Amino acid sequence: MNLLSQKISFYDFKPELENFRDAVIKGLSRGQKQIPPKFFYDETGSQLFEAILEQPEYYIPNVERDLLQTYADEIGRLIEPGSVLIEPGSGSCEKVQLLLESLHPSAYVPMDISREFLKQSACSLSQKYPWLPIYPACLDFTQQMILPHGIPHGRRVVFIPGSSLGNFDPLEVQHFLTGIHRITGKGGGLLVGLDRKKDPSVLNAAYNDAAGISAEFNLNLLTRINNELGGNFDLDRFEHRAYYNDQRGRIEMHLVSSEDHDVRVSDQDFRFIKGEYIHTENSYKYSPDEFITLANSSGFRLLKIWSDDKHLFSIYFLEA
Ligand code: AVJ
Repeated sequence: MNLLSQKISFYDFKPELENFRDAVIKGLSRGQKQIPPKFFYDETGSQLFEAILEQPEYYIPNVERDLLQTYADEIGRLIEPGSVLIEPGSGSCEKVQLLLESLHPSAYVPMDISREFLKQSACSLSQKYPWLPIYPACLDFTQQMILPHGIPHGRRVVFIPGSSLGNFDPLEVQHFLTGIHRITGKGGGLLVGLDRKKDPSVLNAAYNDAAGISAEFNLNLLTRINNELGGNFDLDRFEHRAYYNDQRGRIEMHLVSSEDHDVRVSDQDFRFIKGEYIHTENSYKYSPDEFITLANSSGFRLLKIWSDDKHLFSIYFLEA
């Protein structure tokens, strides 16, 4: 019996992963071909994403880490010890560690769709913080936001770092935050790290790193389709494109066909003409005013905002 594991109560809400095949066939059949970004993250995709986080052009992780480290005590005073800290899409549970000593929550609820990854992250976290009760919840937080039974009664605070909200379009963010508001209840907290609008050359560089990892990450979606759905995408006929769409306030990632040709996926043919593309991701960028307005319309009010000197990124603390 591993005594450490006594602090971990694992809840499996058995998320139904939307069928990859159906999503790809549906997405490639549309006038504007598109595949949702959640399908990037197979084993290789998750590794490539970890590598993106290390690229010098991709400033987000460093700026956010500096902010969390610098303001951890202040954040801790606002959140108050004994809170229940909930993190949708917790992944490796890296970032929360910058806050645990100063926050001293009564429980931590990491939520992730990736079951084994969630279990492993929770185990290693528990070894580092043996005093912390952990309630990992395996679920797809874009589909269901449920809390495990038996969590303590403290103030509920939801933590969404890494600009993850950027993948939603603004209406979806509003809807999602309204759901979060229901979870925290009045008086609950919301701690969000979100990328900001800035000089497009900085944004374009971040999604077109010189080492080509972002390109590999994007193209790996085609490899995944080839491997899992019997596709015959020729990776030499597609190019990674990422650029800031100023009008929409978002980075768009595309896979652009370099010539007219057909691709077969699961016994279905899809015609690509030269220059046609699959839209694979949006990453919205918010000015603080824009995000605060959005959060207000979901019932949250801003208590404090922290930003770096270059105004690259902001962390918001809001109250329900
Ligand atoms: C995980 C959605 C925050 O949009 O910056 C990074 C994903 N895609 N490089 C982002 C991503 C290409 C990332 N998010």
